[in-house]
Amino acid sequence: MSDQPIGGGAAGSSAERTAPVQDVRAQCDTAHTRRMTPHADRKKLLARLRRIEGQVRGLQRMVEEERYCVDVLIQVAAVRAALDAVALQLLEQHTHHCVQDAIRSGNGDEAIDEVLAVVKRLL
Ligand SMILES: [Cu+2]
Repeated sequence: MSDQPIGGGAAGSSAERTAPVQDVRAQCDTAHTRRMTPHADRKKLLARLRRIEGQVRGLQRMVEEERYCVDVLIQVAAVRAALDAVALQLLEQHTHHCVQDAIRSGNGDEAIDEVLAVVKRLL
């Protein structure tokens, strides 16, 4: 099941929303041969992801320490916002490079459909 294509068929079903990590890794690799655009600022993406990792560990600590529910929920919201920022950064880079390249080489419709399908999942 971790091998499902992105953007094909029933986009946005609850099963897809809980897709495994491998699915996320494959955002720009739907054909299993494509890779992230070399123009992506991977340093910045990785820095953000490491910070989020720390935030999630902080959440675990808060639960272990039985911190007040609303304080934990506020931290959950912060992690979600941080993940959204990662998604937006990658989406921007993907659109400027992968999608633009596809349009220039005559495959724009496919690339646009793919990016819109993933945007629907992000909403
Ligand atoms: Cu891309």
